[in-house]
Amino acid sequence: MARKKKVRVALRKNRQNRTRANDLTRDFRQDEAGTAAAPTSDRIRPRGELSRHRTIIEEAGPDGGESSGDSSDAASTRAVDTATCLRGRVIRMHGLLLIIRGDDGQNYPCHVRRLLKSLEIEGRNVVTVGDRVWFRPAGSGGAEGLIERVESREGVITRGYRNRQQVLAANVDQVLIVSALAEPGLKLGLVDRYIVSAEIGGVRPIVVLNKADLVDMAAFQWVVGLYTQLGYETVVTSAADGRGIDRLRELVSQGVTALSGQSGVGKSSLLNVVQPGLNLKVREVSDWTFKGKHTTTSAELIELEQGGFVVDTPGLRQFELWGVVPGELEAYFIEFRPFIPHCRFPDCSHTHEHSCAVKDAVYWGQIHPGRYDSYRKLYHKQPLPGD
Ligand SMILES: Nc1nc2c(ncn2[C@@H]2O[C@H](COP(=O)(O)OP(=O)(O)OP(=O)(O)O)[C@@H](O)[C@H]2O)c(=O)[nH]1
Ligand SMILES: [Mg+2]
Ligand SMILES: [Zn+2]
Repeated sequence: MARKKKVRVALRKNRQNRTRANDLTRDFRQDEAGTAAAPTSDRIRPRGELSRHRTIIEEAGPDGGESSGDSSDAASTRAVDTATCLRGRVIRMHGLLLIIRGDDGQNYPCHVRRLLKSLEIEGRNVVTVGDRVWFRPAGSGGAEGLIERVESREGVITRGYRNRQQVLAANVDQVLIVSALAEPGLKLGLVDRYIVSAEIGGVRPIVVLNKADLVDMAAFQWVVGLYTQLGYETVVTSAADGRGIDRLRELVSQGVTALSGQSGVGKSSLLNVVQPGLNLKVREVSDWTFKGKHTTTSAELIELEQGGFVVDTPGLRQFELWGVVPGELEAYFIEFRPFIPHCRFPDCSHTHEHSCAVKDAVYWGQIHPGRYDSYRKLYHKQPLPGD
């Protein structure tokens, strides 16, 4: 449990009209794509109006529960006035404007505090979809609230993007790694990479093999066997004929579930069948060769009727593993683990060494050659099919 300490903080006289030169929000509403050009010098609230003080509760100490190891710590240890702030979860982002689902079930459009925003500009994802936040709701007449604090994260979905780590979704319990058995065809290297990414992010991977209506499943039964044996639940689905949908519905009815996978594999289609009426945008024609923009363009947390949240993330064309050095990769191939201590060299990379127990296990059929192949390609940072 977090230790609490009492601190005296300045109370802002913050019920006055804001003094911004322009209305950022209105601009963003009209031009969500234009956020990159947003003025960054504009101060959300004027300084110099601190007067009264009051006592608030702040989490303190190294055992304050900040275990995520990501850079949101600075934001998550911020003090919050619990008398005037509410708790909630980021469900959607429109540039700098975030939609928060308060614990009271209401939606609140909010901005990020300037201080938090500046951390973001330094290359950190201070606030993202799924984050649990404290926010100060808008006063009467005011349009937007203000996010005051971001809690530390548990499970994260990330991607490397323009040489930075981008956290697509936070506090995710499990991820449906969706592949299509046809159109565009199964790429096991990609499945393995998503599994590694889930293991790194602390999210339970579930393998979903979609578009089963387009193939003869007899040819793919070994794939189901492979991942099931590794301990990863594997579900064969079809958004077209409905198979596997009951199981998916059960899986997503608890906690937060992200969907990842290449563009066009049917993530949005599956969600639309899991909950009819969701009306997520789906590609009009089955044109899986289409290399243009993704149909789903930003992550969004969707609350399901039967409980649970899902995050329909955009298909990741530039998906790369982030923050894993080759030497650590072995830890995320769970079936390698029992063999690793038997390698001759303690720093064995399992790629070229003699007396490598992992390679022996591949030879003797205890490790699937396809999985070993994925390991080697990831180790050498070679492109995998589907890039
Ligand atoms: N035959 C068949 N077609 C499917 C199935 N699931 C999805 N599709 C089709 O595949 C195409 C792509 O589906 P989407 O749901 O848009 O794919 P997505 O994974 O959400 O793609 P992005 O949003 O771009 O990442 C659409 O034309 C769907 O109708 C399925 O189970 N069987
Ligand atoms: Mg989609
Ligand atoms: Zn080895």
